[in-house]
Amino acid sequence: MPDQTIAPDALPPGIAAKKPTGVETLKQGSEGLRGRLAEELAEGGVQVSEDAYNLLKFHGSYEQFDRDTATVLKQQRLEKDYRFMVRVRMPGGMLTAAQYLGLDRLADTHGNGTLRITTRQGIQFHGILKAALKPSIAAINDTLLTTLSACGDVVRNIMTTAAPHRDARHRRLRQDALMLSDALLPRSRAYHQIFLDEEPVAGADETETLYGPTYLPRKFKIALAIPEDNSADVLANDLAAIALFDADDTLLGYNIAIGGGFGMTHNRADTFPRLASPLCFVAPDRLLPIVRAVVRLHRDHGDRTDRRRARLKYVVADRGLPWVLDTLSADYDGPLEPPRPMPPLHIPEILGWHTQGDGLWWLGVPVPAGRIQDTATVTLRTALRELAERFGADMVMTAQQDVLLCDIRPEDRDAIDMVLAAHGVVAASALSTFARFALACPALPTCGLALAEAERVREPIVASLESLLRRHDLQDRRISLRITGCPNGCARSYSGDIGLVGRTPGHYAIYVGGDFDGQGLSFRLLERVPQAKLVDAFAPLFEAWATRGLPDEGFGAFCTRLGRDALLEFVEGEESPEALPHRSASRLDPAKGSPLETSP
Ligand code: SRM
Ligand code: SF4
Repeated sequence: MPDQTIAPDALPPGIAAKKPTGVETLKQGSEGLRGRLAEELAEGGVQVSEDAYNLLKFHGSYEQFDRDTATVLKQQRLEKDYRFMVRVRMPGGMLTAAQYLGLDRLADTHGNGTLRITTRQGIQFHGILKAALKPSIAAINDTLLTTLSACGDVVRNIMTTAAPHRDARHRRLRQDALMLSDALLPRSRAYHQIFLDEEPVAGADETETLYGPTYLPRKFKIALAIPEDNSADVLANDLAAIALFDADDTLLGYNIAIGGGFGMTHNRADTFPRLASPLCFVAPDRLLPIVRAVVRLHRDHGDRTDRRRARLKYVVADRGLPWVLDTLSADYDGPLEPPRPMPPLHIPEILGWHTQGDGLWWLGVPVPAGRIQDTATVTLRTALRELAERFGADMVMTAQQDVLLCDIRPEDRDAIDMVLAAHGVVAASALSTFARFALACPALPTCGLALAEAERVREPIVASLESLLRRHDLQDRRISLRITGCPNGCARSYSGDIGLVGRTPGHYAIYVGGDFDGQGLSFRLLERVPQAKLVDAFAPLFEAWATRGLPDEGFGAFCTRLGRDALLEFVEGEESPEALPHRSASRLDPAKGSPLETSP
């Protein structure tokens, strides 16, 4: 099938008659994502139109406003403080020291003085004014990085294992992540012309051979991993590729799983988090062809009438895997071999000092909620700048929102530790496992969708739950916490051991039952718990885990084994009435994704 064909049965049965969303019409008429963006950026003012807002995403930026000041400004009849978030696309989270230093400078010249490591190994700037948007994006390109396709209805930043082991396996993953990233970029030159002043070339072929004129119905996410390192949390992606090697480190091929994704809307039962389902095994040279075929499947069958249900996961859930396999077989050029058995996925410890295998070392530095900044007590941003300048340390951003400093000579280790200590940076070894693996999305004040705080309450929530765990000496068991300000799941709140999901200001739904290694989906235990009562909810749960958990049983697995009703028996005795769960809350639904088949 040629790449550009839009299949006539693009919509699942029952919704074929609905109209495509306005974003679809916008994309279609945008002349390759141009619209009036260039004119609007030149016009001055602090805001952009709705059309420009939607097109800007494809170029890596979101218009936001400072939600902290919005109410006061409104009372004073003043305009909101509009700012832009800019996201850097950097496959596998890799940056040279020079690139990092370029981004660090930009945080001061145009940003809010911080760099924010994202859960997809990217870096975001917040607080950019409209007038500074074009120079900021140009400055990022000056470092040979891009923001193109960091957001929007296209394939997003490609993730892979962060650990900079200098062996054949990790080298291959990095190469394939870079190869996919390049191959899946849109062909429109709009970005280069709008932000980098590239002159249009007469007759240039900008045909979107993969995406077509309306691009994808929604974002599309890809991550690569090996079973022994799932730090990229592959099953949360639209497409997961898990590399299988033989004993000699020769790549046998990839197990492909599709249809993962976490966004959901409270009170809309037809939206739900889902783990990717095993699809097939492909030989090494068939990775790009299968990825393209799955992207086309999304392009042609995703629901373009409802953006909340437009992700590939709903195609897979609604139509079922047999239909998916049939449809793909008609498009993909070659046989679809069943997925091969593989060991269970595992998330290793990558913070602290590790040997790379080439005589050099890497140091994983914890970055709370991924926010690289200087505070009154910890000058992490200054420390990282100094390390990049003095030691030329290349960096890798991790899906756990931390940074790895790479290629360190053994003789430099002490000096590096001293720099970090002098800046008050807490070493990974001084943190509990629980604190090391706690994630939080940005939420307030920048995210327009936040219903509650996340990044700004991470520290007190981690401290209070950690002290509960300490009562039972559980703080160093492998247990993960993920906090998000709304149900979209940006910090992957539905696959760790514990998810706290913003419900209303100061209130969180509690999810449990996922697992540390990203192979399980959690279920909602409590619907709306005030932040101050989280401790009351978790105290009996941790006590039950300590006293009734099986040897080496993770907290998520323990919760899944006992089930929601039994867990509620522990909690309810301690609950305040306002924290009582809605009994109708959903359980884990097997239709919503299952872990990959694994062999022991
Ligand atoms: Fe996300 C929307 C931040 C990873 C699911 N996400 C947003 C926006 C852009 C809010 C908006 O649409 O206005 C957030 C910007 C906040 C801010 O102030 O910066 C935002 N998402 C983030 C980041 C920065 C969170 C973080 O703590 O690092 C992550 C950026 C990753 C990157 O570099 O590309 C981020 N977002 C994720 C993930 C995790 C992942 O991909 O591994 C998910 C869950 C997986 C998935 O895609 O389903 C995720 N973000 C969403 C959704 C739900 C989409 C859906 O299918 O319904 C939205 C809402 C939307 O797109 O409409 C969203
Ligand atoms: Fe915003 Fe919600 Fe994503 Fe948090 S989870 S960054 S609140 S969209």
